[in-house]
Amino acid sequence: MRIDIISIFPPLLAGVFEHSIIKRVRDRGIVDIQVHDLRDYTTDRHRTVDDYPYGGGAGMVMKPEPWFRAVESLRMQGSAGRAILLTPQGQQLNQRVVQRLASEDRLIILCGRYEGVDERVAERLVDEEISIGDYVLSGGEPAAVVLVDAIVRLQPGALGSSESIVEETFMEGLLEYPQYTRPPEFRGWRVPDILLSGDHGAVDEWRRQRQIERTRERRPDLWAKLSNSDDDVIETTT
Ligand code: 6GU
Repeated sequence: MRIDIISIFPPLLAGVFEHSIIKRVRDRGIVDIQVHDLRDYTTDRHRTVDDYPYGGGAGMVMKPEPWFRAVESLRMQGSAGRAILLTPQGQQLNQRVVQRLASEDRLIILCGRYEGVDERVAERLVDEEISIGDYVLSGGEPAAVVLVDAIVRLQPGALGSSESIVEETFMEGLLEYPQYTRPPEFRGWRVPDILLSGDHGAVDEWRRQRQIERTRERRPDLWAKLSNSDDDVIETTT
């Protein structure tokens, strides 16, 4: 998979993809991540990327021309890919969206700044707009890191066998069960006895119950979705 990211702050993105799973996946050639400076696609002496908003108001708006030049020029190398504008106005990211994007052969990610991007970019250039949640970031760069991380770890061969993605949070709509490691007692706080019992059936049952309990308490929204689905997670518990 190839991922191009266009930003006015490439240094914000440069180092983050050089560690951990993302680094391993890049080194193995599973994904090719390239960061581009939007200003390289301007044509004026000052490398201008923004201008005053028509109709007035505070803040600046990102001009359309550099975005169109950047995306159109990147599209001349390789497949068209799917262009995504990161903006608080977008569809909210979730694991289903991540899975869908993870199966594309190429993504071109546009990091907007919070004050806004000329609407013609959203309407005429990109394929979709994505937000990572209901809070305000000063620019799309941190959102690009989130999106790329979530996508890259789903690439075939990205995770070692010990990092299986099959029984993961949100995949089946339940939160994870609590995890413990050694020591069995720390400052007087003991690991639940059942986890030390060696009874795998009892451990599985205990973990399932903790998943259900947590999801009900912490994420009633997720729990309601499950209760309305025909999944059998609930049937054994209610
Ligand atoms: Cl994608 N961009 C900005 N600027 N703020 C956000 C966001 C994106 N997602 C949540 N907040």
